[in-house]
Amino acid sequence: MSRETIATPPPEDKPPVTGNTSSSAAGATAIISTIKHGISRSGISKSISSFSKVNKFGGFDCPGCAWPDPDDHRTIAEFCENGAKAVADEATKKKITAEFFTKHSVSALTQKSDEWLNAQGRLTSPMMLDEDSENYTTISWQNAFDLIAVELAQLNNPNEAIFYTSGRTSNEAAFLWQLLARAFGTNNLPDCSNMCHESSGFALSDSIGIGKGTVKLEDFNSADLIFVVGQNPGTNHPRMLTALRDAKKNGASVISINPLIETGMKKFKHPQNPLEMLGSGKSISDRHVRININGDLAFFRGLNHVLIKKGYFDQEFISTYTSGFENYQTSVQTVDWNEIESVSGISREEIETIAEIVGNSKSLITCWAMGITQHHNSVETIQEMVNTHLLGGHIGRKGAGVCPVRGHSNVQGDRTVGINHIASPKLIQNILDSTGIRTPDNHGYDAVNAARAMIEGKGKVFLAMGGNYLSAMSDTKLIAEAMNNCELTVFVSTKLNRNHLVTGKKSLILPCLGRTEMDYQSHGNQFVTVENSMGIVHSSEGHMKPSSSDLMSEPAIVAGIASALESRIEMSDLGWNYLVEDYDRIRDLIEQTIPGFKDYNSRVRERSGFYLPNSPRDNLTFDTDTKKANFRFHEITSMKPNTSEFVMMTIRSHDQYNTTVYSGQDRYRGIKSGRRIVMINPQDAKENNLQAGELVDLISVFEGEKRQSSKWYLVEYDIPRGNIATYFPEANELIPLNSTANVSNTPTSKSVIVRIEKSQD
Ligand SMILES: Nc1nc2c(c(=O)[nH]1)N[C@H]1C(S)=C(S)[C@@H](COP(=O)(O)OP(=O)(O)OC[C@H]3O[C@@H](n4cnc5c(=O)[nH]c(N)nc54)[C@H](O)[C@@H]3O)O[C@H]1N2
Ligand SMILES: Nc1nc2c(c(=O)[nH]1)N[C@H]1C(S)=C(S)[C@@H](COP(=O)(O)OP(=O)(O)OC[C@H]3O[C@@H](n4cnc5c(=O)[nH]c(N)nc54)[C@H](O)[C@@H]3O)O[C@H]1N2
Ligand SMILES: [Mo]
Repeated sequence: MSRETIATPPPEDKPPVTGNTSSSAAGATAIISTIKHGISRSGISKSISSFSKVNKFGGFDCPGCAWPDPDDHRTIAEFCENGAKAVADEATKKKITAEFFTKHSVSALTQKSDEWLNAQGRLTSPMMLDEDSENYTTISWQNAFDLIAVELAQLNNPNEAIFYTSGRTSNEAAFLWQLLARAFGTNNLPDCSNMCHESSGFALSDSIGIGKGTVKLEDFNSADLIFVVGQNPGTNHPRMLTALRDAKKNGASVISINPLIETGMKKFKHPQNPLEMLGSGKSISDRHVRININGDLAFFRGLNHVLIKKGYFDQEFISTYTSGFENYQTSVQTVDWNEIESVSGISREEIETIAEIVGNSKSLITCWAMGITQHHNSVETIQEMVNTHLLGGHIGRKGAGVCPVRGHSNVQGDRTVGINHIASPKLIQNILDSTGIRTPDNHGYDAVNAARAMIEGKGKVFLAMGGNYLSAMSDTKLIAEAMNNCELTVFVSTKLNRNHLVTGKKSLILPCLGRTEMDYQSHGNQFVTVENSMGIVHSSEGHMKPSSSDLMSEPAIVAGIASALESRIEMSDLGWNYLVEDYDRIRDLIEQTIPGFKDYNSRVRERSGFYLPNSPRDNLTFDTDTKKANFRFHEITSMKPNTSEFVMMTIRSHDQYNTTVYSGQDRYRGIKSGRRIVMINPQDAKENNLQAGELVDLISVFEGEKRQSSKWYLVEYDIPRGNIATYFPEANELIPLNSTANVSNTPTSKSVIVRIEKSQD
């Protein structure tokens, strides 16, 4: 291919501007920031009308995150600053037209920053990039569907096709998408979950028989202790701060476990309550455990050791509901405190104090996110946290349970309705019974294995239902190679991103409706459904006029591809277009296929939707190999950097949504501009003869292979010695493709060993 595209965001030519970290999250500044963002992107009237519908009964689900809304009430503005940014970003008035692509070649576009690409506005008509062409040109929807069908039909085998999904996709679209892949004959359904909470899914399924959390929002009101581990709710789940604030009002203590003191956990002002805004903010976290990156397994091991030693365990719960306690007890009877202290960075004394607090707790909730799931030993760590819950009987009890806090607003729903590269025998049977489609029984590719297949030439057509696989995955340059090896890449998207530019020989951009927009099909306006982090399924209906008359809905796009394919290969006839005329029909089919959706269409029309069944939470039953909740033991493992190497975590700034960059600001952390920064402990900088503001290169060495990323600015920050932090996706090129978590195969985005060298020029 002649195109010279650049897969990684370009370097920045100005040093960062930094100030003090913020002492409180949300409050008036957040409201101002929300309004500024909403108005500049989508115009005053549009922004007010879209904000007034977000997360309201009958409105649309906020595309910001998967945190649930209160079951019985909605406050005046059940949204947060960052949810509002996500809404405004989609509801923007700016548009990308065909002329845009005539003016800018793909190679030239890759020279632009991610912020610039996103700021160009909504995609408005289907576009095609032909082999050896430098510019996307318009294509009709039908020709686009035919092109996809022709490319798919000529593959040697269905497993040469890959169907990626990002977690904003509705249940209806996701369900049809996985049916399409399976009807075509493959389980190649990698999704963003593979890079996100996959470790939680594997760990929890094995420990408690369900890959989801076991608490409801109301449990926060009766918890007496809440751990927030490896999570930055002030930025990524701001509405969770409200739940934490209410929990504290009811007497709960909150302990945050994080290498950084994240602002939301320090002080929080509730943006929905003007009186509190005026005050100095409530302190959310009662205790901060300043853990080393990847020190959590050691920390929880030490904690559980003390709990057992001091007799802080619920023998009755353990004998009735769990399996494996005796072995576990024997294994943790003696621990190496030197190891625990050096790996976690937390003293034995502090762990013993926290064990006292946990031991006296009647109802513990443990919340976690990416700081826990993106390490080599993530599954092991999560199972150790579950052990803490099993010791005290903190599962299936009011005010207690485990709470993996999901990211993308429907990532959990996508999994529930069948987006999974591993099709369980039950799912295979159910799909056969309800649709006649024979699902293959081999494992498909997850996100990492999909990349390997494309690199080896075994994956030839890559289709993405949303997302930005190129920038979200580890090892950006290798992913670019994977993309370039494809015959065809297809992106169903709302906004322009780097993946649209780093493509297969041919490529298609298929622009779709977003959450905020009306979705009109032949039987009238449609709504979709989503599942939040606590297993509640509810409806989402956009009320705004679509950005362009040429947009199609995600379900209609799947039906279009399927119909074009049906005329070329033998495939079960599902009546795809019939299903899409009225989404109730898709939901009826989901009800027939997926357990827990009885009376889907009527229950989802109830005000707050409905809870999916959750047996550990509802009746303390566990669908595991032993039919009990399992204690699992794993040896402590840790990152072992050499002297002068650092353990790097790649995290989100306040002004981004995953790979979508809104601005260079990370307000709460005091970064006023600049994303190519390395947060380093001042002492480490000094000892390595490095200075704040200095330009450095980062080098990761893994299995003998060196990866280098140039021109980063050093910023001194309150972070444990030996640890550094950079932003995702800029630093992804340093994360080796083969560096993944045991069992879940998730890229180790929070555990990368790197060296820092002064930049040459
Ligand atoms: N505004 C906004 N909202 C979002 C997103 C967004 O990009 N922007 N993304 C959405 C998605 S998909 C997701 S998955 C979530 C992500 O939500 P988070 O998981 O909160 O996101 P990260 O920025 O990756 O933050 C990880 C946190 O873990 C800490 N950490 C890193 N390593 C460790 C460790 O080894 N141990 C411990 N204890 N802590 C560690 C970091 O300091 C950081 O505070 O947010 C969702 N919501
Ligand atoms: N280093 C590092 N890498 C990471 C992470 C990390 O913490 N560190 N986090 C990982 C995590 S948790 C996740 S979830 C992944 C995210 O991976 P992805 O989900 O693949 O990435 P996003 O950036 O969320 O995708 C953004 C794109 O989605 C499209 N989009 C937005 N809304 C819609 C919609 O309604 N429909 C459709 N069809 N398209 C839409 C837009 O075109 C936008 O450009 O990244 C992972 N990568
Ligand atoms: Mo995520």
